[in-house]
Amino acid sequence: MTPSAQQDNGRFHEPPVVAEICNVIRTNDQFLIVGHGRPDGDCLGSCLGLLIILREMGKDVRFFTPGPIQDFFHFLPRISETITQHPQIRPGEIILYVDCGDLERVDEVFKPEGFIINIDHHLSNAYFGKLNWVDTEACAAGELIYRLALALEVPISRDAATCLFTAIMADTGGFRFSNTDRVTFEAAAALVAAGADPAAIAEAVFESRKPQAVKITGVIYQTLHYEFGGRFVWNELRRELYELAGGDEYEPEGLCSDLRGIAGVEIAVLFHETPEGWCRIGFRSKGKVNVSKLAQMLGGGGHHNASGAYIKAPYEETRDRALEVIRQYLREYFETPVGTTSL
Ligand SMILES: [Mn+2]
Repeated sequence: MTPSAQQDNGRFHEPPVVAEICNVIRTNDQFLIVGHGRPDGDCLGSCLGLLIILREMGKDVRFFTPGPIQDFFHFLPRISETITQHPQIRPGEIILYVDCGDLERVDEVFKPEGFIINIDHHLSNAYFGKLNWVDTEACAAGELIYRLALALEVPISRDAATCLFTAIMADTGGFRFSNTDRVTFEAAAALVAAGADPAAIAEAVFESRKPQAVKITGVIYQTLHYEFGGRFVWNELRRELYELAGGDEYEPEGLCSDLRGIAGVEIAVLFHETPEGWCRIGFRSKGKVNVSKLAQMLGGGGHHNASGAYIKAPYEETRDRALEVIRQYLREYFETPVGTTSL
């Protein structure tokens, strides 16, 4: 648990930047919330939760992500108001990036001028804002928005609670990942008290797989590549596989995380061939294997146990280069003498 999240009599001792962010929120009227491309449950839940909280304070708020937004997220309150086209910044509008490690995580084109606030929990955060609240111990951006609401001393409505609970549930893999701690459950309990329905949200997020996505999953599971005695597993989603199932919209959600769940596997990597023929990589690890570092070596970023990279270069040679980087890293990592790590 982060020192900034230490609680005393139900209050968090937040870093000074949180009071500055509260002050900017209280003294301004127009806000644009920005979430990253290919938004996940934490991105959408934290951004929409913040939108609802600010609306309830009487603010004029918009939410932009370039998308695409997976169908199963349409249960989220206010999701229909999401803007997916580049918005014009209004004079005096405050720009709130949430769950974005860097500006490029949104897309390559959107680089707004203005007062930027950066609220995030990625290890690789680039501190690109005028105000930066980066708490890498927070399990989800949704936890930070919950704590922001406490700092603002505003009530959390049922709709906001639904969004923030979804964010936390998604980024902790249903309260299972190593980022899950006491604060996670305290936030979750408070959000349930505010009206979030855990079973309904879990069903919407984890039990809404499309048959086409399951078909892709089946092929991936049957053709896994194991290396380092089963400690490293990888596979790839080539264009043919997407086309077999009907296109990119059926990308299996959480597949890379599920590969990490194989006994003996410490690192799972999933390569995707994009429609342009480029390479997107998902990394998941158990324990001490630092996939944030690996992703950064390949131009991406993320968390200690979950990260990604998007490399705009021809797929096959990029995959091969990435595999060499990963193997070299694992050779060094796995050969570290016992006693210097807790393996
Ligand atoms: Mn997140």
